[in-house]
Amino acid sequence: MVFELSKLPYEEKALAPYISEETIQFHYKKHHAGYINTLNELIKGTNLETHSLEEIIKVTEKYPSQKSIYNNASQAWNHTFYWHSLSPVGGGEIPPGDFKDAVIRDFGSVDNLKIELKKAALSQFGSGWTWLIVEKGRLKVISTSNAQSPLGKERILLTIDVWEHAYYLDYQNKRADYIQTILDHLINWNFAIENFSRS
Ligand code: MN3
Repeated sequence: MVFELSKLPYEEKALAPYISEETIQFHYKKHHAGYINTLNELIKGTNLETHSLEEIIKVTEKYPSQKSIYNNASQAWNHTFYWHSLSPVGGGEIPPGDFKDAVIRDFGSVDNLKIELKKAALSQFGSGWTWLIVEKGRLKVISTSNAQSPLGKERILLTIDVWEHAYYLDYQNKRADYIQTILDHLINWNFAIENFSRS
């Protein structure tokens, strides 16, 4: 299988002014595309060619000798999930329903969930990802380092890319401003709701 760069769910300029067209161009067409191209090179002629992206991530995770394949496959997956975790009409209130009820049950309030996401994203040392997941039936915020995958968790609802390449052109070293802007204006609660209610 030759993997292809997944389509962005909006135009490259759609997240501006919060995330600029320039950031998306580098992030999507250089970083994300780069992971896909490298992955395709690395699996060429191997038995992994017949696997899905998720299978490759799961199969290579345990083997240090396959670390490069794992890193590129996982980054390919994580970025597609990230693009969908953002929306030009994101931020704002969580629509009423089962997901919002679960947020209030497990965090006390929507504001507390945002505080937890921000705290996790800021305390991630170096590159990585912050995730909203379901574990043992409860919503939970976690972070993963570098390319590390959340696959295998009960359910994955949202992610924020906290690699510097995600924000440096727009926010320089101010990761907190990038995170706050996502939470205020871009976070795609409807994507979380879809993932939460998927059976
Ligand atoms: Mn990235």
